[in-house]
Amino acid sequence: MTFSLSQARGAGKHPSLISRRKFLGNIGLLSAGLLLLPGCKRIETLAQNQPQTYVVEMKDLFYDPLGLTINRGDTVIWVEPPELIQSRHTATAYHPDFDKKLRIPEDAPAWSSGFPEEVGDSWGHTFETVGLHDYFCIPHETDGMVGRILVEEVSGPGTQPLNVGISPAGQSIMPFVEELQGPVGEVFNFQGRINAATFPWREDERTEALQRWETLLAESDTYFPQFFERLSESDIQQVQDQIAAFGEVMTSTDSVFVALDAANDLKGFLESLVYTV
Ligand SMILES: [Cu+2]
Repeated sequence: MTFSLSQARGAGKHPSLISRRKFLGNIGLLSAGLLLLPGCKRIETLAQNQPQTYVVEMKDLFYDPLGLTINRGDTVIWVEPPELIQSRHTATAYHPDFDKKLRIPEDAPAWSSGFPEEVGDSWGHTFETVGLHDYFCIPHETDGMVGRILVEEVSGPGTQPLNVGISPAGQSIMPFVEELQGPVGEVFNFQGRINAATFPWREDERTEALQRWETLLAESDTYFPQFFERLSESDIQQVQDQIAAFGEVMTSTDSVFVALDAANDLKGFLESLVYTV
């Protein structure tokens, strides 16, 4: 199934793509470059059955990216940005074990990061059960700090309407299934992969970060053409310029903060294309 931009922006079945954007803007998060990136080619074709790792950053009251489409066996790592002063976020499945209605597959384990002990701590989970996995931050669910992992198939209790067990703010934030599939879905993956590329830098492993970025760039030859189909030549040029600019910052700066800012700029730019194409 593919999901075109016109559907995403249409006022019909899923009007809240835009309202969610407004909501996020209203709470001052938009400049952080969250939400959608443009569609790229399906990651599975790249993955060649190799398990992938994606990184979701737990920022101030939102996950970046909000949603990910992954394959069974892939791992998602949640990490708090180093600039957070206090560790206070969790990634926790909607599950009765955590006093929520079930919104992950019935046969999946109840998963939760628990609270990190220190800023910068990370926690990973390998997803072995196909279906939708909806999750939230324990102290911030009512503020709309929710996210969604789609493992291969749209199935399970997560397919219930969003108002089943999710707070009103969370309902306005949660990505729709349609956003997680097809080209736009790859937006989320690309976001997670940019995060994964910069992740080692937090541990002062700049060389590893640069290697991951180069790998991502090499793969982009495979997954960009499909996305580029939908873009004008000037947009394509801008995408390439932005990627080159990010690459330059990655290779020239010694500061992880500068690198993360540049990553946010890139993600924010790609997000803006989704809404302006
Ligand atoms: Cu939180």
